Amino acid sequence: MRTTTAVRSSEIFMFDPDVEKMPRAALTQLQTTRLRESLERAYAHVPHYRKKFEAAKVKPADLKSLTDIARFPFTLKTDLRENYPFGMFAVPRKAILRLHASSGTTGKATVVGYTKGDLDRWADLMARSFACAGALPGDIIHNAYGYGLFTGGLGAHYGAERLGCTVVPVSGGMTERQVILLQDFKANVLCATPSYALNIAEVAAGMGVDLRRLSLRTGLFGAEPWSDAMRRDLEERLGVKAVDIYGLSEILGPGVACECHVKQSGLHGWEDHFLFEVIDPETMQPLPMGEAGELVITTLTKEALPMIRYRTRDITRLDSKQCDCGRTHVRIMRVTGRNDDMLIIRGVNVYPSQVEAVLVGFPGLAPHYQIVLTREGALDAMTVEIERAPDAPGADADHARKAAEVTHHIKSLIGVTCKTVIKSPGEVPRSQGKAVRVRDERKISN
Ligand code: DLL
Repeated sequence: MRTTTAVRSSEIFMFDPDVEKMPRAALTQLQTTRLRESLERAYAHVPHYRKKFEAAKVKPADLKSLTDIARFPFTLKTDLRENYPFGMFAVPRKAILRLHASSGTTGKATVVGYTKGDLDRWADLMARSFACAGALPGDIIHNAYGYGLFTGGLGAHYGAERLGCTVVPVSGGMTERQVILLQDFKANVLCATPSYALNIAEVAAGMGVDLRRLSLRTGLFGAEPWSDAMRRDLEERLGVKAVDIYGLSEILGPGVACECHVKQSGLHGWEDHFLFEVIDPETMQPLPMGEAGELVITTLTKEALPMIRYRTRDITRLDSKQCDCGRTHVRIMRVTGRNDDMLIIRGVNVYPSQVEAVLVGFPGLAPHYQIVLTREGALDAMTVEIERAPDAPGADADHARKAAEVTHHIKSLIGVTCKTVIKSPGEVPRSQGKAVRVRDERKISN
């Protein structure tokens, strides 16, 4: 991919308008060529794909247009696990320069690998995402995504360097030190999960540091679902424009899609490198543009680990309307959650991020919450634990009144009946990376 530094109005972008503003017809043509190559790479070099394609009676040459992708089989996380650790790689192990892995809650880790070319394109796409979010060459980027097997830290790191920024590779944890570094190094961009950014803001306030008065301008937040209410809260506490970034290890890591700072409404999915589909998770049929369902991604340029129709489990919808920023790439609207995170409470489907949207900004409450699941007889029950704001009254009667208000709002806005427990400041566990939003006590309470 060619990247140019072009001066536009008062801003310098690492921005290639030839790619990011590519007309739809040209983008479709590019995707079709690259998709066929990706299918060929998978079929020729990964026995798992060859077997799956043969079982589905399709060959890469059957792909004449993008919609033909629907004839090809899906890939699931279990396929990666069954081929653990390196069985899905399409290149010899010696051509792999980097491994990452996600631990997962059950079973073996999923392992992903990158060739030199993959790492290069990843850095390009992360640099593109940073620029899209409003970062500029020369900025100081405080990178609080975890470094290690998680893709967040190193993914953001190399992208920031590629854009020509100064990176502070601080990783997650030791939050007081993070506040001191933000103050002393005068970072312009904060990279963190939204829940950890909130933790940093809270610790800063406790230290008497007003983050809004420092040099921060942009927050690049992702790796977990979050709500627009949380966006407003973080913008207020940190004095930044909070921008959503999306990605997953199996496809790349961070940098698959990113919001632009112009609109902050939906994440531009980089279609020169990925094909995005949304399917109905029940019927597994592709859904028309704009309908909500499960996001399915096919990599177009990955060498080490081509992913064909990877079922992300993430629930979203696509929007093909051109954005005000001029980018033509499709927008992935905010990911509300994963279909395996969906809770079914007395017949009502609910995602933790919907509950968050009700809780954050609620007068007298702090945005620290957890959802606790228990069993009452044959039925699942949901309790929301949320802290009161440090300056809100803490008597039992105040808590009871506030709890009733929250329960009422959740019922009227989401339709689910829950209990609410108001906790004292500091009682809900703080996040160091991806927040644990749900505590499942159903087995214990059974
Ligand atoms: O979380 C990659 C990443 C790092 C993205 C830093 C953004 C920033 P995984 O650990 O493999 O990779 O987890 C991927 O996290 O399938 C979603 O369920 C969730 N996720 C990632 N970004 C978002 C987001 C990294 N912006 C899984 N909104 C994905 C909602 C997100 N969920």
